[in-house]
Amino acid sequence: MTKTLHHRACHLCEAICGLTIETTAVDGAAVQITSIKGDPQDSFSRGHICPKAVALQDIQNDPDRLHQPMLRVGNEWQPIEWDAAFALVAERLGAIQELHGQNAVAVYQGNPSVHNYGLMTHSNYFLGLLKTRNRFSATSVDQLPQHLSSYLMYGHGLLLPIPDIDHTDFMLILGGNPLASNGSIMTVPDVEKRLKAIQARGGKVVVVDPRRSETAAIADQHLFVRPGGDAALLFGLLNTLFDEGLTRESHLPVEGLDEVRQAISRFTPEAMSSLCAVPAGQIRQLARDFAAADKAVCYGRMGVSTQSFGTLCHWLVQLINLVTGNLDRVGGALCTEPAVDLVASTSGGHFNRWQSRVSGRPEYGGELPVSALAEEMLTEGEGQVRALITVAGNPVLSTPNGRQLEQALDGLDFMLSIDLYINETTRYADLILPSTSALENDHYDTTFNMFAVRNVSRFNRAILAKPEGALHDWEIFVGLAQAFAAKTGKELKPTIAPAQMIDRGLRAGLYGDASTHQLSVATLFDHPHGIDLGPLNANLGPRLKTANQRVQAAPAAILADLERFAALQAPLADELLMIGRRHVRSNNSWMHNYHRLVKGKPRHQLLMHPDDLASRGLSDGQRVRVSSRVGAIEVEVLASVEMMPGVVSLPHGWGHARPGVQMGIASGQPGASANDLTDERQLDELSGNAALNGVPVKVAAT
Ligand SMILES: Nc1nc2c(c(=O)[nH]1)N[C@H]1C(S)=C(S)[C@@H](COP(=O)(O)OP(=O)(O)OC[C@H]3O[C@@H](n4cnc5c(=O)[nH]c(N)nc54)[C@H](O)[C@@H]3O)O[C@H]1N2
Ligand SMILES: Nc1nc2c(c(=O)[nH]1)N[C@H]1C(S)=C(S)[C@@H](COP(=O)(O)OP(=O)(O)OC[C@H]3O[C@@H](n4cnc5c(=O)[nH]c(N)nc54)[C@H](O)[C@@H]3O)O[C@H]1N2
Ligand code: SF4
Ligand SMILES: [Mo]
Repeated sequence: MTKTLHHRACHLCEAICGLTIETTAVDGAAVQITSIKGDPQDSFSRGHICPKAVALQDIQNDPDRLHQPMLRVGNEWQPIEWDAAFALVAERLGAIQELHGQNAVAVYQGNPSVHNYGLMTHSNYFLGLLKTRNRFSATSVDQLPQHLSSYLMYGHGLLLPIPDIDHTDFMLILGGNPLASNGSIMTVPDVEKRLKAIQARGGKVVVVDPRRSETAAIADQHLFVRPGGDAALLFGLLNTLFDEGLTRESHLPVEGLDEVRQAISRFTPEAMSSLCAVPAGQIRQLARDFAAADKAVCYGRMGVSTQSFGTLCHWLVQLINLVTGNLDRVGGALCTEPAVDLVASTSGGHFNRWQSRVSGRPEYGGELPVSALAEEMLTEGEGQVRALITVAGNPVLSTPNGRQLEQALDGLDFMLSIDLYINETTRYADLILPSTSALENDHYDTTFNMFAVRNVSRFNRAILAKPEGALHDWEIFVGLAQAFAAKTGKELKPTIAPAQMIDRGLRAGLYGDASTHQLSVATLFDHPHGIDLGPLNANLGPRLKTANQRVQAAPAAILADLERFAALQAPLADELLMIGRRHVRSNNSWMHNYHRLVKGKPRHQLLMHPDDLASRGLSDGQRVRVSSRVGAIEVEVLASVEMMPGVVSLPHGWGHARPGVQMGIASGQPGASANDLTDERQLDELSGNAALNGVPVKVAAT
């Protein structure tokens, strides 16, 4: 029996915690994972771990996980060989594009794509050959407004200023619950300790959330806000900063601030109060507290991104940091300088160069809003989508109006899924191609090093041998590209492995050069606990990618959206607004098949304030019917004083009781899907991002 200790970053969420994984090899038997713990020698995560990491072994050993290509024949699934699978895809997609044009094939890329570097480096090797404008991803049910505001203000969608949590005196959090999510667009392992450290050094944490979340519960102050009302609150804050002379000069070159000041002069706290349900006096006081702190940072995340004015919210977050002198300043918001720098190596992006066929939604960076995916399949006419490729995504559970999407998937001529499971989405595929598991693959975080609260870097080797006949995700894309190029006569350039690409990126980056070879994959292999490259520093000035190298405080597209905001009305008094919720033992839609994470009492109930239950004659624990414009579900309701009256909270990613799903444990505790209620027509119209929060619903007895 041989035991081996491995060190590796967890890839499951954005916190990238260092893990120590013990494997045991017994003569003649397969190597087993015998323990997973936090790695105290990782200077970034300092031993932090959450329950999901321990489930890495369950993913590895899950009997429901697919190990070979599966072809659907009627209602049956049959294994087929890789070469036959690649040839089939090439033939079907080639024929569909020849008959109906390039845009007849759509693509949807899901969240694990950014956690798996081979998908980052190689999915376009194949998908790029398709030359379709119908590209979609989870970005437009998530952080698209953040990319768009950075693109418009700083000239690059990835110049995302990150809260300098370790040095700030005042952290204002809107629409983020890092105690459950472990941080997002703020890679911050061990976030609870880092937030408490702000308080320990005499600083303050303020949380704005329609639910008294886990993070709100440890904050110095929590303000309830009406879902979707954050833009009003943020206007009130910015207005106060101008009005009361609380601004501070920025060292950055800025253009357009006078225009902003004038454009928002009507959005006083007094005028905004009824829209956000925060008293005007509290808005003013919050602005004063923020401005009084030496180092302060305003941070907005998922909850303010996925709402009707998501881009305005993120623009306002940037402006509040800017006008108080906290943008690009230690203790404020800072851009990272990652070892592999995608800002340096990619163009800034583009926006609205083309629009979706049916409802004219704008592209961003070559992708269209996923809320428009189903209508592109269901609406007949030239350019109708007839085939779909999903990559590491489960849009039936994760995008608005999942039932409508199911109907659309059912009518496709061909569907390919690159995925590990037969789940709510992939059950519609004709062919599923499963990759190796994460632990069978090496790992570099191309994405989350870019969003980390310190500059860090690590490269980890695979822990388990690649099973015979298995392919990594990137190899699947190479196989698909070769087959498709051969079939269609398209030119295909040679490629190199992901690790080689990272090596080039490291050597071209800030921390390595060709002569010293300071940082390379080889040096990172020698540092299995990762390398700390130091705290974040001011760097935005020279990195600005706007045409005139100045911060654009008043982008025309954003100012034009102020009129839409001005038409906003306070919601009706008897309306309930639905918001989402995350739990530390769950991860979007795909981690409910592991007993150790779902055991115990269910965590997918609807939360509702006791007064709202009473006024509808409902009681705690009862099954209720929740309905919206697009559909209805049944769930159990729990009375919760954490909720703002008038607001209900339901986590997404549940709803596993659909026929044909082959995930035994998940189907045994299915819950209901929040996205059977969210509305594909409720959008941040500027960016096209889905407004998943603030969905009007009715709740009644079943
Ligand atoms: N109502 C509501 N809806 C939401 C949200 C919300 O808060 N509320 N959140 C939104 C957000 S932020 C996001 S990011 C999206 C997520 O939406 P999606 O990305 O569409 O969904 P996931 O649940 O992450 O599904 C991941 C899929 O990838 C597969 N998978 C996992 N690992 C791998 C791998 O290594 N390789 C391959 N090929 N496949 C893999 C899984 O089996 C699963 O099918 O959901 C969004 N939807
Ligand atoms: N355990 C776990 N961790 C995860 C994930 C997971 O599913 N589970 N998903 C990962 C992904 S893909 C992402 S994008 C990140 C997201 O990470 P976060 O952005 O931290 O997302 P949430 O934890 O959903 O927190 C969003 C908060 O916004 C609040 N909210 C809802 N509507 C509004 C509103 O209108 N205004 C305001 N001010 N607040 C509102 C909700 O009550 C909630 O507390 O988490 C990542 N980490
Ligand atoms: S918080 Fe949990 S899931 Fe996220 S990286 Fe750390 S151990 Fe993994
Ligand atoms: Mo996300």
